[in-house]
Amino acid sequence: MKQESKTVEYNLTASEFNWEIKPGKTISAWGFNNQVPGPILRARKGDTLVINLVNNLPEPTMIHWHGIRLPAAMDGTGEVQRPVMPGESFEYRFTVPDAGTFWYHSHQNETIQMERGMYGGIIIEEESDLLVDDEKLLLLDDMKLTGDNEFKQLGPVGRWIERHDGREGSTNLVNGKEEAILYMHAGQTERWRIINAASARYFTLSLDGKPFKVIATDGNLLEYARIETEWLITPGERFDIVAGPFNEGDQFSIRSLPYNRVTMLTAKNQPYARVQVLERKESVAHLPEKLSDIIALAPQDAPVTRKIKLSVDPSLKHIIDFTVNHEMHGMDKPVMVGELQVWEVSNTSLMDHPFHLHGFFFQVLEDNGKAPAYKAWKDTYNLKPKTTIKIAWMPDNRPGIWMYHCHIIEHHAAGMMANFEVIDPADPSPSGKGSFAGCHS
Ligand SMILES: [Cu+2]
Repeated sequence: MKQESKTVEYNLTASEFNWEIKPGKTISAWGFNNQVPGPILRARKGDTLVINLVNNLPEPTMIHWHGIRLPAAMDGTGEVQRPVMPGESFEYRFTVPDAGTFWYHSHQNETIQMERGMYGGIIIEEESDLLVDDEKLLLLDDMKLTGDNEFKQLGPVGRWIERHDGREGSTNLVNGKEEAILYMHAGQTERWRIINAASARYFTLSLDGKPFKVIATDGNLLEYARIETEWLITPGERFDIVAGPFNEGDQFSIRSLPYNRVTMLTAKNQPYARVQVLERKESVAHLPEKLSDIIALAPQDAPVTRKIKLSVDPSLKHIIDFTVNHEMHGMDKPVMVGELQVWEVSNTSLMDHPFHLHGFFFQVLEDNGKAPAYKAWKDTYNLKPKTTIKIAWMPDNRPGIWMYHCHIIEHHAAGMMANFEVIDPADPSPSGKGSFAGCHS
């Protein structure tokens, strides 16, 4: 029986608080509702989410709802809303049209606010033939702390290096906890919704070599599950996997295998959490052979409508600049509602960058001239050095100012981003700054 859509309300209060990441190790975190990560927001496909944000931080903030196809005015960027000042509140209100795994995070002074813990998961559910025995949401992060468990502050050279490499730390967190232990029952199968909330850390998932099934990318089910033993999850990406069944007494790590994204940092094998398998329980899990239908938006040879270059350019002021089409924090050309977009996105630099498009899902038609191995909907996709991808996406009727950027937060802050407008030809009045929607109080 189909359930009626409803309105689901949450209050999120942003503040500074003490957070114990493991016994004896407490940090002064910034986050939502005194927890890292913030509370999981749950709704059903078609529901309206209403989130009342109260800002009790000493500085302005706002929230971006990563992956959700919401109206531009609710996207939580500086182009569509005034930052929520200390002591103010703001109501976000939008319908959630897609089921899947999404997340929310600060989109203001992110190199500080996200690093300190301002993120959380969103689960949108729907009726499905896919049955699992249990579910886990795993938000991955790393923090760079001093021996006194304070967020490490850097001098000018350190800051310059961090702007280049992105900030990586050695305190590895799963759901805000270091050295976490997770439990599941033998014989059972679980859906793990995995979100990489780190500023810059590339996470190559390994369960100590145990195979798992990848079933969803950036919140959208694949057509067919893929059996894997390692899987790269770059900042901003989400992958849902099916884990198990395992044997009673099994113990294994959730770890990240080394990935060289070509920076000054050394790629390492890093444990994040342990899994302990408890006594056997009956399973009701059922994974259909076909999970979804993904209809191709465009053929592989579709003509390119726009070229975008992600570059690291020489700079008099900073030695190097992080740019889009050789511009920092630029404004790209508009797109029209209903006109298929085929974008060629090139990474001309010698390091990796995860490309994120706000508010719309795209399909990768080509990665360095080759069709991808499987069809998928994505909103974040990693570009290795000197590679070019071709993506297709459709601007549906949600006019306003949108954004794309590198999801290494330090590169985004340094300028590797651009805004662009989606224009409704029936109402081509300019939108953007000066026409902020929503209500401050
Ligand atoms: Cu980047």
